[in-house]
Amino acid sequence: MRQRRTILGLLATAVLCLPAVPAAATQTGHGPGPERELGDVIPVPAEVEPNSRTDFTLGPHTSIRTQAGSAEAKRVGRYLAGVLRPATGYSLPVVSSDRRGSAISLVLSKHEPKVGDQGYRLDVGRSGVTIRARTGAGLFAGAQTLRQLLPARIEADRTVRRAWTVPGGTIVDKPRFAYRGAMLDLARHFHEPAEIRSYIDELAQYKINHLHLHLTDDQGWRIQIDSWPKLTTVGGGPGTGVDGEGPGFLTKAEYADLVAYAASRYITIVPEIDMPGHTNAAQWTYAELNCDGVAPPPRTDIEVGYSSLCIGSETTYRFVEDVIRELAAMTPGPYLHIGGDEAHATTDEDYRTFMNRVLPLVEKYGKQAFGWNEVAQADPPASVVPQYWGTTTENADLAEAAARGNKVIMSPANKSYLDMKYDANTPLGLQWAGFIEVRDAYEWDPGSHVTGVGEQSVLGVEAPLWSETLRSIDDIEFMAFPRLPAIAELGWSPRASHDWESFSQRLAEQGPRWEQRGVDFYRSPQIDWP
Ligand code: TNX
Repeated sequence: MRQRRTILGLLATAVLCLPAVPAAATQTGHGPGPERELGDVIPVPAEVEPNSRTDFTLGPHTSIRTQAGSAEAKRVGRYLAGVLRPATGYSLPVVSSDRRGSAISLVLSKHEPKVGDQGYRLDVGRSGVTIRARTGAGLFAGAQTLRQLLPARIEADRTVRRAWTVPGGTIVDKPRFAYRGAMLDLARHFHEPAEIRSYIDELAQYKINHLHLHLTDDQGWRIQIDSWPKLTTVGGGPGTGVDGEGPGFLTKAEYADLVAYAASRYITIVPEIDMPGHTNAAQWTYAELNCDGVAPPPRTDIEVGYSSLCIGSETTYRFVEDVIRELAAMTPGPYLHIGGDEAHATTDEDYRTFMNRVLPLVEKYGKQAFGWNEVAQADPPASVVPQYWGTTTENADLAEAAARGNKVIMSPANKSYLDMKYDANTPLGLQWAGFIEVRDAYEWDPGSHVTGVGEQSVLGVEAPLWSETLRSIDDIEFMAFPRLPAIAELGWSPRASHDWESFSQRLAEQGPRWEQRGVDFYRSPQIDWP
């Protein structure tokens, strides 16, 4: 994309012997040209056809037009107005009409070709922008593209005149993988609903469509379960979390609000209850969940692999079924994650016994089970989705599961773990999977990363963020940005578009946007920030 600007700039300089000027400052008969080029978006769109003769400039009379009778299009229209009004200062009324004149039009059509059920077509002509899609999710994705095509807002300097110009042409776009996820760990440190909402808003801009919440672990239990009420009052109470500094939990009402907020951004919540290991919070809260009937002490350190539910006890399965039933009832999304990682205190035989009893419970309550990749050792039915978190490119159990027909989620720890340090100087994070600079996060292929697990077996990608060392939303943002957009692009954009030079230039342009929104980020030396 950038190439075009450079070549044109060189030509102009050579032919007209004029000094090259930045695109934004170029005066034409129609005022300042667009600051952005049509493909300058993360994730990079599948097909881009620029047309420099049809740039469109938003003005005080621009409206957002949605089809009469389409509640879904209106919903996206209101969202778009909500983000564009404060930036542009224009009123951008959301109207359902086909009046003529300057407009951003949102059109739902079941027959829109080439966009699938998550994609969109965006046309920029002289009198307006039209986004077409088959679904609300597609319109919403198109709206995110439009946001990034507009210039970054410069609030601090009112003397800089913004021309809210969108570059002309057509984008036809749809995702490579259906599932693009991020994960937050609420167990090691609880993050407040307001912080989670703010992260959701950021995720949505990069077309992430799932948020996995790691709700329970050795250090704390973070979701209300009515049939076992002490899980939250004790297991999530004062003194819980790493160093005892991360107490808190979501009530069912708060969880429902988060589910609805995420849904308004076309993001599905995937809740996780980790078992049969990572269960110390439940086991210190309820002594009957231990084989010897004795509650262990609470743990606030970051060791892993020491806890296990009692595999031979019926109380365990009553507990697990109660939790799955209540969690499934409050989760409209199709997936429920049962963890299953690092069960080092459970024998292999017990692990299989446990999974063979628990996986059908997930199905009994109408959900599809996700599990960390260890779940593949239990030869699960093809409906179960193992989530790969290993650091190597070989995993026989995963490859066998893929051969049996299981779809997998790719989140290799040495590429996509947002809690790994960027380098030795990063003040936050861990380093057991190595340092991950932004280029490391970008340079891998989810469709061929693990031998024997090909493109067709990959449901999608996920960027987990574990919170052993994190406290605040600033901490979350500092670890997520700029690596999260790298994972988002791997999940959305066609493999053929993969190109570090292009990505790093587009990423640089996100910097001023994060600054203006007050989003903390790591100024990676690999990026030429403006
Ligand atoms: C490994 S990844 C874990 C988590 C830790 C994480 C820290 C996985 C499935 N288990 O319990 O929080 O490393 O990076």
